[in-house]
Amino acid sequence: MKTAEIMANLAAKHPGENEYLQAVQEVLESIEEVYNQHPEFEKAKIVERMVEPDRIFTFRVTWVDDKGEVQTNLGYRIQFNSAIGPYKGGLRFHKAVVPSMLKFLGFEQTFKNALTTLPMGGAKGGSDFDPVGKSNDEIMRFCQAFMTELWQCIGPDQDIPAGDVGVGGREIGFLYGMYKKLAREYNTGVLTGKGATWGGSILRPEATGFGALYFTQHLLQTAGKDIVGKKVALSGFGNVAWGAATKAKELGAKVVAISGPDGVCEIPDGITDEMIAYMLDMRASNRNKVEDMATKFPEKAKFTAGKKAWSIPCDIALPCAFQNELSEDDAKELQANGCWCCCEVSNMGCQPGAIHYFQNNGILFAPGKAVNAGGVATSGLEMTQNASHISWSAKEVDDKLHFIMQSIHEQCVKYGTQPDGHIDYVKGANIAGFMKVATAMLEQGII
Ligand code: 2IT
Repeated sequence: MKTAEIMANLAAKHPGENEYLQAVQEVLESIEEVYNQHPEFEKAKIVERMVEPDRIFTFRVTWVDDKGEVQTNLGYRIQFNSAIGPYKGGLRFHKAVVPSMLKFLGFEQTFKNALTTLPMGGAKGGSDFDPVGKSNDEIMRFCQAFMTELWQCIGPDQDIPAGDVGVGGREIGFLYGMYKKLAREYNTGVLTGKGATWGGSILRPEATGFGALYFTQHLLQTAGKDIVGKKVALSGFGNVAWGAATKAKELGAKVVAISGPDGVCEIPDGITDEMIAYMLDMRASNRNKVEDMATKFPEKAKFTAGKKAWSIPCDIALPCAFQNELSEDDAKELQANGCWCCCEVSNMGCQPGAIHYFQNNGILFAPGKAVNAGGVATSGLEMTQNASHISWSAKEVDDKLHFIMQSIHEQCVKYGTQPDGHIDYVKGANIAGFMKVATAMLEQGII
């Protein structure tokens, strides 16, 4: 494989799309060796085809805010790869959304979905709509306007969106309501992350965070370590961070820091159930300020403006917020403060320099596409329930999620164990996902 040539070609076709190019570069570096052992992949130009999205929809979304002013945003759906199943992936509403971000996320999603053991292709979508400071009515009107375009691109057997940053249960509700009205089709399987009474999987809201902690447990166990009593620092207070904090506490770890765009809250005695529940209010308020935690619990949490969670001493770092949120300098600070494990929960949460630093300095590291795959895996379980018109109990879903996370960990070990015995989880996840998608593409001919 000519990685440099493929990357140069991609950069020429997608100028300035740095996040997308970063995600592709990481995967190509990991798979090069394996790829070169399969001339049939080279002949069918698997990599050249795999790095480009199948198709991209771009649309204008116009809506009216509470002041009666007309607002226009851009909406997107990127259907990246359908080799192993219908397009599947979340919708992100965030002011920084641009095609590069959604291409990187769609590309990552393809490999992640392949790891889940379920038949799902990769997609991503969203809008540059900024939910910060918006009222409930504004969120509803925006979701409805967004769906007036999106509905034609999706369907329960074609493309099944879900939530991501800025899109949770409330937004999925508004989106689903509008989809039904426009499509006159009442198949619940068109979106996942729905409410539990109208086709949603019990445990989907928790699944990304729970799955991340199950994966972390397997990783620690394999390294001969235990999570009980360990200090955990995490970023974010959305759905994913909430699920991670809940399960970390349940497993006996101590969550000593959570952070947001405004700074960090240090919680020396560990997060309490009350504080975890308050994370949900913080997300629903659309204020996007972690300082609110310290205002609400002044005895327990101390807020420092402008600092990240990575400045607080911990054993385990869990980035749960946004891509590239953990830099090489952060990695160094973490290690200097005693951190010895980082499980990336956000998509591409660590910058390449941070990953290399972790790997070269004996810090256990696992990438987002393995660690956070429990979210989309539980979406896959939701699709199964919807297709068979049944509902599983929380225990059934949790058992299946646990099994899937264990299987993802096993795939990482299988493909990532190096000649000296150490496990490279980045290589493991990338090669395992790649082999599945590449083999399916090969078997389906040149399309
Ligand atoms: O990044 C992700 O895996 C998600 N946002 C979840 C996607 C899904 O379809 O559940």
